[in-house]
Amino acid sequence: MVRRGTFIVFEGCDRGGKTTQCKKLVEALNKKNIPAEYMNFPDRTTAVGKIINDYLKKNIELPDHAVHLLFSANRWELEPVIRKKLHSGVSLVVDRYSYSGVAFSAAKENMDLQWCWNQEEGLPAPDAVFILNLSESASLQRGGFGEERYELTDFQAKVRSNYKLLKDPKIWKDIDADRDVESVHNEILKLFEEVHSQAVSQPIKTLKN
Ligand code: NYM
Repeated sequence: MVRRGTFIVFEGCDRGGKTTQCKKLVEALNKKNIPAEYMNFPDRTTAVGKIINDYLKKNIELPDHAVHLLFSANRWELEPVIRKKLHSGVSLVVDRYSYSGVAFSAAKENMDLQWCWNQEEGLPAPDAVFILNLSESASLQRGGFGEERYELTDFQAKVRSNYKLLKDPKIWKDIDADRDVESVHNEILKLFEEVHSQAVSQPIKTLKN
């Protein structure tokens, strides 16, 4: 019987080093002959992802609820792929997922956190969420934000406090991202091994209300 892959999600505010750490983890796992692949949300290459990209680049305007549904639809578009890969024994290291969806959308005025979460219900649930916590001072030292929508200090502070509301202690692993890349990577690798040893023999769970 093929043991299923482990589903890991990386979350956190912008500039925390998520993409670097995701890619380093995939590389390290493949070196150890553990099949693993990188995925990221939003996936800007799909039909829905192209609209999201235009929105983030400020080429188009859309109502907040509609944008939230597009980010969610982007995950639903790839839901069959996620399940297929996990069932075939490939571990997935996913750069942002439903938690970003809710933390960012609910940081806007008049957006209800529960309504945002409802759209995620039924998606495959990760075995662990590695949240890279970057302090505001370390974030400032890493240079200014880019030009995309949401890349503003005040907005990111709201996102940071929304993440705290979404924290599920059973699967949530807080990681201090103020440290150097290698120290963070070593901790992540250790955490992955703990999660992987349990996850492969359990069914894939789904996100619930
Ligand atoms: N973002 C990401 C959302 O607002 N909702 C979502 O569901 C997801 C997955 O998109 N600032 C936001 C967070 C980021 C932005 O992500 C683009 P990235 O990882 O910078 O490409």
